Amino acid sequence: MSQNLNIKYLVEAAIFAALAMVLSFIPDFFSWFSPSFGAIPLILFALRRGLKYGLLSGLIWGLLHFVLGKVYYLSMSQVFIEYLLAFASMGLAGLFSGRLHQALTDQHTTKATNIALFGAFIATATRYLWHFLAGILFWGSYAPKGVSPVWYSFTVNGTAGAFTLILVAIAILILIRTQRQFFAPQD
Ligand code: 218
Repeated sequence: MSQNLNIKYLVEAAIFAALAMVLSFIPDFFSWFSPSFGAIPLILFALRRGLKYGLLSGLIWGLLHFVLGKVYYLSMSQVFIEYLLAFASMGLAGLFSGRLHQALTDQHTTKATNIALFGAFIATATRYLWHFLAGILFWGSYAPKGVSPVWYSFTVNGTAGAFTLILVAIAILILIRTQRQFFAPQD
């Protein structure tokens, strides 16, 4: 890859991380049950540019929480899991970018849609698996009386993860019909 293309992809990774961070400022009306709006640009970008740049963009998004004072700190290991591992995991959608590009090039729109949705599912499920784990290990004391930490974390993070996946799926369905070249860039 040429030096210029690498720089272009790095700049895109930073721009999409910044977009994700801006959307993270939408107020969370349903507390920890709220969806992550920033997952939309991040997963779309990972599907566009692949695993390496997707993971980088997710990591930048996570790190921006520190710069902007948006980290909920309980302990070092909790912050490492929830703001580095969890956010970087969003880039896993990039595992499917090659197959997505190919399906779009072959004009297989239904196949392309399924690949993109599956990538979004893997990325969102992995991220919320980290939050689920952190919820059991660190957030158990926030569970209502009589609710076990495991069940509490499952309901909270399962709901947030499902809402997030629905938002991302809607964005994918719209973009693949209206701007398919976004997912199959020429350079
Ligand atoms: C049960 C429970 N409550 C809160 C958290 C913390 N959490 C959940 C989802 C997303 C994020 C990242 C910031 O948006 C955080 C810190 C949890 N894991 N489990």
